[in-house]
Amino acid sequence: MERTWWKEAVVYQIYPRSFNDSNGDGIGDLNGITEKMDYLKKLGIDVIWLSPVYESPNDDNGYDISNYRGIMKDFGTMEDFDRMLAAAHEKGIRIVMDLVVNHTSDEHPWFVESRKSKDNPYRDYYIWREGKDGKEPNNWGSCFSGSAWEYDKQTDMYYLHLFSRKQPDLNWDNPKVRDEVFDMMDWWCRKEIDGFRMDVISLISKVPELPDGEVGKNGYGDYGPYVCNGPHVHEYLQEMNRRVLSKYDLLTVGECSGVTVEEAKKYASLDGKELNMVFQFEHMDLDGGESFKWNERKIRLTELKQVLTKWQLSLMGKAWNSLYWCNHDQPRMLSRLGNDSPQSREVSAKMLATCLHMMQGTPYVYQGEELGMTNVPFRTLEDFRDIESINAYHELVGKGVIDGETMMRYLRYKSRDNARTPMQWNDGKNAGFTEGTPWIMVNPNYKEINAEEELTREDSVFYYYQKLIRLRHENSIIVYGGYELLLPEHEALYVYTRELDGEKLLVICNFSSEEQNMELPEEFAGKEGSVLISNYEDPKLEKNLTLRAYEAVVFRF
Ligand code: TEU
Ligand code: CA
Repeated sequence: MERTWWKEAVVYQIYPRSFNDSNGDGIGDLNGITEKMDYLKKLGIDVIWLSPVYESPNDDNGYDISNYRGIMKDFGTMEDFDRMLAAAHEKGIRIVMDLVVNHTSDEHPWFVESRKSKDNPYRDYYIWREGKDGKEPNNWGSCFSGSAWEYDKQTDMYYLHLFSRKQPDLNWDNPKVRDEVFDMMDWWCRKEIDGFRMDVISLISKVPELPDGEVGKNGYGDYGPYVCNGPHVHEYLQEMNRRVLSKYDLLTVGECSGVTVEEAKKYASLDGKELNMVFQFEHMDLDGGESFKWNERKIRLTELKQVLTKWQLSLMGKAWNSLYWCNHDQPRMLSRLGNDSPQSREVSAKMLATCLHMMQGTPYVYQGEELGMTNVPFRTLEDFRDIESINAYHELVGKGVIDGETMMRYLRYKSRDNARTPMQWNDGKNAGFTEGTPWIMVNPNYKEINAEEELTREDSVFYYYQKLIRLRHENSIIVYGGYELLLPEHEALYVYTRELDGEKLLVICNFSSEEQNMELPEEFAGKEGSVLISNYEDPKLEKNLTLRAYEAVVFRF
């Protein structure tokens, strides 16, 4: 397999609003990121993926863009951006920009024009349809509740918005839209940014008939089958690749909801015609249910192993994986799949990290994950800021699908805001995030969980991540080795091997709080092995292995 820097890199995601506030307005900003560049360098990451920093009315925290070539005032200026980029580059850290081009803000000049009249030159930049018998053109529900269609009086037609009504979908079938997007991307590349994380890029090509979808518990039809991996998506990405991506040395990752391994082999094929890699959602959807993500189900380890193993094996030698437990759209994995109680938090955070970082693919660390940050004890609905959470509460409780108290528990467990509370820098005021009033509450556990404390202590989660990142840089077996799952039926242990040029790693992770026994696999019996990393002090390589609560150990043979 061809060796490239983005296969060997570890990416760190920054959600700028919640990272570090430099001017006391309660909102994280670009200068705040620049201030923390040494911290990131210390962690050892290679790349920063920056969630959107473009001009935006902030209906969806920057994922609704009104100017692709300007910086959001809350975050600073273009000069601040340039300084941050230079500071990163000086330290050998690359910057990957979020690219949100399935939709714009409704305040983007293109949409302002588009809605003016049916013959406006920008009309076909978006997806307009006539109503059907005085109702929406079809039954699709928006990802953020309500219909996916908004009626616009001015021309007596509806526009499509898969997300909020302030996020109208662009019409990628219009070549002018593609020209505009590619020009804009090229403009950022000429500023020497290092790649793109492409927001819901799997949704850009819709089945033209826009047929009704299967109706779910919220009363709306599912658009999934008609927009995920749609008819022209690969064509458009190949065009993007020819016209922009191939001219630069970039990391490209497509956020691909609804992607299957078969589709991923096209998006992220090693032949380099489209993107480097995709974010798949199958492991995140394992605790979904009738009312979508809103429930308290736990992910079953056997199912998790089956899904992740399928991705590891199917893409091997054909396409490239991304690896993630956390991002700004997901609750903290430590509270979801690990154990965030005081006695188990650190050991289980390290176990989860080991399990992910020893796999093949490019790992992503989400801000605070490297500290073992947890879900948040939100008190009432007023504590939430996320449009998805707030709308879902009103829709599901309003329609009587879920009662209010239960929905609050679901929000506490699954809301995206769990990932969006301020980064916990120290045990001072507002966790050191801001001198002012933070835009969203600080997790009260910042007195115990914060960067300053962890940096003083060798056995912290921070230094464990640092070591995992270093090991990946030093051992090509972790990047390029083959993968094999052992004990697929085991309910508590995730065991797999990696192999390259006659060397082998045996990765064992105990996902439970109970001791687990396991016989050393035959092939390793009597062999000389050493410990590459472990979250306990003295793991022993024996014929009969005992794994303590949340123990993770990697043996090298
Ligand atoms: O998320 C897209 C996505 O797939 C959502 O369905 C996601 O799973 C959702 O947040 C469910 O909880 C991207 C961005 O990452 C997200 O922050 C944006 O809100 C969304 O697109 C719209 O731009
Ligand atoms: Ca600020």
